[in-house]
Amino acid sequence: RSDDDSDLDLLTKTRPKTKRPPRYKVLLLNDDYTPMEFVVIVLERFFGMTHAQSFEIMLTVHKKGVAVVGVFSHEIAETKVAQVMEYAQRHQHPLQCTMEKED
Ligand code: TYC
Repeated sequence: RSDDDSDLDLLTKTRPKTKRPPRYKVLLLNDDYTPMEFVVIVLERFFGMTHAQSFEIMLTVHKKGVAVVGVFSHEIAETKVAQVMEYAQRHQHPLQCTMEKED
């Protein structure tokens, strides 16, 4: 194998793939009972959004049924989902938060 061939590998599909870790979308789902202000607080508290950003995303979920509220590594996404679900249950709201692998 010549040096030129290994140079070519770096530019073609024979290049050894360095796999980036998959990212996960965290989704917030609409329901008929969770108060709007509670959802805004959740987005501020667990996703570091400003009040204005939180209000905007909350309205998107309310109108469209679902929205992506962040994209994270598997571990961070799992933690966010667990935090939101625990907080919602503690306050007896049926708010649902899930995650799915990014395409
Ligand atoms: N639909 C709820 C209401 O009218 C508000 C809401 C928004 C609930 C977003 C959940 O993820 C949600 N009170």
